[in-house]
Amino acid sequence: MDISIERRLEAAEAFAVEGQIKSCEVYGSGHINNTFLLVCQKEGKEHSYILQQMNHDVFKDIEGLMRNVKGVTTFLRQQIVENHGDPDRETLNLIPTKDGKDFYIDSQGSFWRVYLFIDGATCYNLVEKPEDFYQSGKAFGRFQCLLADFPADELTETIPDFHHTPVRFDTFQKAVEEDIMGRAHEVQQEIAFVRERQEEMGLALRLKAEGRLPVRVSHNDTKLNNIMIDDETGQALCIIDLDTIMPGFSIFDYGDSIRFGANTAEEDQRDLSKVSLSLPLFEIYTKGFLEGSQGRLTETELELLPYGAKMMTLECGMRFLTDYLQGDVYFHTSRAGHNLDRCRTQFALVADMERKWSDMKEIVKKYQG
Ligand code: ADP
Ligand code: GN1
Ligand code: MG
Repeated sequence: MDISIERRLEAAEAFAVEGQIKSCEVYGSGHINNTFLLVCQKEGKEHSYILQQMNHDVFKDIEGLMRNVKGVTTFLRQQIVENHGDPDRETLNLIPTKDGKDFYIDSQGSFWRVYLFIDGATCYNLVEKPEDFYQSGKAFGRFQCLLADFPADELTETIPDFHHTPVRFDTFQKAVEEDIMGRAHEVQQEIAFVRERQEEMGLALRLKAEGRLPVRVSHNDTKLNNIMIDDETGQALCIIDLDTIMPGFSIFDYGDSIRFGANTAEEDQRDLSKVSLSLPLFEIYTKGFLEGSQGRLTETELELLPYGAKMMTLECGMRFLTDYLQGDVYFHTSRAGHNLDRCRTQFALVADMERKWSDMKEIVKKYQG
């Protein structure tokens, strides 16, 4: 990420933060936005914030996106207060600009926002303690229950067809055909891996069309590093990265968490012998997610949980591969071949899920109640 300190400061100074700006450094490991830790000081006391330059290439309608974030965080804040929780730590809190807006457009037309920094909590890229993963399952399950009463028709679809896997497949096919970087010949095996599984990609949408799979307000990007775990209590504290809250499927929220957190390796691990689906982690997340969902999932949803995990992993691998073919223009990368490495870990994980399919089904059955 290459955003000069002058541009960061121009943005930071537009917001109603407490005190004088002390520093503004690159922060976190998100693949989409440009994130900075903004530290300010007032009367000897430090105040920290997250400053983000939002990705306007990915999110075409920033105004709609920010309306979603404002609406959802206001709604969650109210519920947290009613439950006697801490609304400054258990949900994201937008800091307004000095003229009372939720985002700032800088002199070069970039969009910025500021959140309160959530202290004393961590986002993990790999499960260190299984208990954390259980907690995150419970929190994501509960999150969907909390949002059940959020008026879905007020939400902007921030990325159309975000988890429409067949549309993602068409985009992938087009990228292979166009092959603008001349990379397709290197990845014939990966291309074949996707094509062999095309048939399975439309199942969720078919069931939705038949009225058998409910559409719910969902998070849509439920990886482990989009949830903060409290350092002291070990409980899931706050679900972050609310840019993709849209109507979607519960099985995909469940599935994306499994894709990232039940993998024995990090998402971009090069040594594929380290990549596998951990059944103990799969089990503990399933237990948490079903507890958090409080019996609200239908039988079809329960039955499709393993499918959700496989589809999110396949779709994500296909998206990394598409981006590799298109010249690494969507996901942030920090080395040559980064998207291809990520694609390969996803496909290795899909293959392992296929090997462990009957175990995955058994585990879901065990917690179905
Ligand atoms: P991206 O869309 O690029 O993934 P995120 O909104 O997930 O951006 O933010 C990137 C990272 O910044 C997160 O993984 C987390 O580590 C950190 N982060 C984001 N918001 C906060 C916050 N309010 N408090 C503390 N850390 C945060
Ligand atoms: C992106 O924004 P971030 O890093 O939390 C992506 C997800 C992918 C994920 C893969 C808006 O998530 O869909 O699953 O990378 N977000 C968007 O790690 O495309
Ligand atoms: Mg994120």
